[in-house]
Amino acid sequence: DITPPHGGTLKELIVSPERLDALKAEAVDLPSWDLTARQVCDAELLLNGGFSPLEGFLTEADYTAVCERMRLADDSLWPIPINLDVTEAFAETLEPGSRIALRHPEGMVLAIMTVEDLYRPDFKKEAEQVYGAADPAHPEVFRLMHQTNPVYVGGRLEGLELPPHHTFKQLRHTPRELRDWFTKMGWNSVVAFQTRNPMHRAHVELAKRASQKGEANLLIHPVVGMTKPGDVDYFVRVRCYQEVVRHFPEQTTALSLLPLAMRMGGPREAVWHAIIRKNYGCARFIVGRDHAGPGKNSHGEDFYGPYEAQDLVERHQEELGIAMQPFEEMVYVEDMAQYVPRSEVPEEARVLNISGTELRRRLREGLEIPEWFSYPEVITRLRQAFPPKREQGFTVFFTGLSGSGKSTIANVLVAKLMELGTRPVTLLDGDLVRKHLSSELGFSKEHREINIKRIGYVASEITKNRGVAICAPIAPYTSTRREVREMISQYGGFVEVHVATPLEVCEERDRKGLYAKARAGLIKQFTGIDDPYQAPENPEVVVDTSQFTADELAQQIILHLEKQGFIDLQ
Ligand code: PPS
Repeated sequence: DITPPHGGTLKELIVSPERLDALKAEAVDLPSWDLTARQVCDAELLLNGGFSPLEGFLTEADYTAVCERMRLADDSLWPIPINLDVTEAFAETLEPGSRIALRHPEGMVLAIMTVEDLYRPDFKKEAEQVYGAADPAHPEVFRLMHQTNPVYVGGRLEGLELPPHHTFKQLRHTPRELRDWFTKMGWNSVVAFQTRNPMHRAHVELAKRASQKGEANLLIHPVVGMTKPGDVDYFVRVRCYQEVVRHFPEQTTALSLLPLAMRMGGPREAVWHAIIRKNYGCARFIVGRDHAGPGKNSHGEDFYGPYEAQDLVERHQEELGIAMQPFEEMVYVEDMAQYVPRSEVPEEARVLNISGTELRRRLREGLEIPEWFSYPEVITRLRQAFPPKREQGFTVFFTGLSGSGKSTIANVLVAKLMELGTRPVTLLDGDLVRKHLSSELGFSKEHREINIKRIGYVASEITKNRGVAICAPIAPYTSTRREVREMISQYGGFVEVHVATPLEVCEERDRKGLYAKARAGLIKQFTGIDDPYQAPENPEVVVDTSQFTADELAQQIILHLEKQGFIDLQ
């Protein structure tokens, strides 16, 4: 028979059709909470039974027990707190017994919650107890400390509908649907493989061996809810999984997507993952090296030992009721032309490996990725998502005083890039932006910041879509420029050009007559006169128009772009 859910019953919280009409009518007048992306993920697994035996967000008694001893108040094993965090203002409208409509960002009510209690968690303590340290280098601890609302609301849910999904519908299943599928296929024993990364040959070998060893069918069960910040996004990953699944025997392998919000909680997370897979009907669960590891802490050390997750699952094996399939790292042995577990590598044999970072580098540089590492179809998918630099978008961000020559150089640069003709180019000149995007803004610090962030946002969209944005505002504040840099560099290149023409030269030129007016007090808050300009600390390029012509300087920037690999002049 299929493995029973954690606690014995699958706690599906969607109400019967008869109750649904009453709840829909009630929801109209209830206080309404808009769920965050993370809360939507948690709500989905609560409603579909993936979090059985939970029937709602944790009350204080359950929360405290989970943090302290990895158990609910009734002693059943549950390692990760599942909370609805709300603002003080919203909490003030509630009391025990209140009912709340929990809304999806698209507007529909997913569930009605009956408030049992409201409490203010100690985030530091939660971080220490659950994740081992209150270190913000841990992504979940960072989230707790900086992005979590101060009040937790505990209470049961009555579900109206599951969150809608618009992508890969054919690969999404509730625990009930997977259980029914396994029954139909006669798959009593299924081993689940958890992943948040694209799968390459090593993962395929590992999963195949694990299923053979356990004499089980295989469920490839990747997380597509929320994973570690910076991970390959799930659209790309799922296209890779679809390619990879063809390399498994069709009779014994299934692929299904799990809408979980991961916490990167290492050992506790491994126990949680096992419970969830049990609820989805699996009998076995693969736990590898550094399962759900968050990377390095702020002292540069690993948060958890490489096999700590396996140890913790092992210790709770009996109670869990899902068998752990421990697995070592698989490595490629060149002389054998095959993957083997690390401990089985013959002495002095040459082992090959490509880390995630190295893979990214090769994609970015357009370098070869060998066949022994991955499948050509997977690499093609990854190359589509991570084009080499010469196909990525980039932003050239000029900053400097009024009249320093930003616009003049920017115009020459635009012309040169247009002549090259490899990408669409957009000029976001200071004056242009103030006319079309920021006409209501003045020159206070606050307004200048808004102005620059708007430019940054537009440039980041252009960069994301593989075009070129040339920006030329004064942008006098270091912190705003840093924000813009962060916004853009996640999508492509960012080249900051400081047009460092000295103030005296700008003032002497005074093309628009603004310096004279500023000196006369007719214009207030004029940059360089009675308003600050914070010079960039580490710009990619520095130019000075009192020494060179705009043509020469634009050419200098072109050469920098070529050196960086963004353009190809050959
Ligand atoms: S900022 O600080 O980045 O938002 O400024 P920006 O959008 O680039 O706008 C600068 C242009 O506005 C004109 N101008 C002023 N500049 C600075 N300070 C004050 N108070 C001011 N008032 C008007 C000026 O022409 C700037 O144009 P450029 O092309 O830089 O000379």
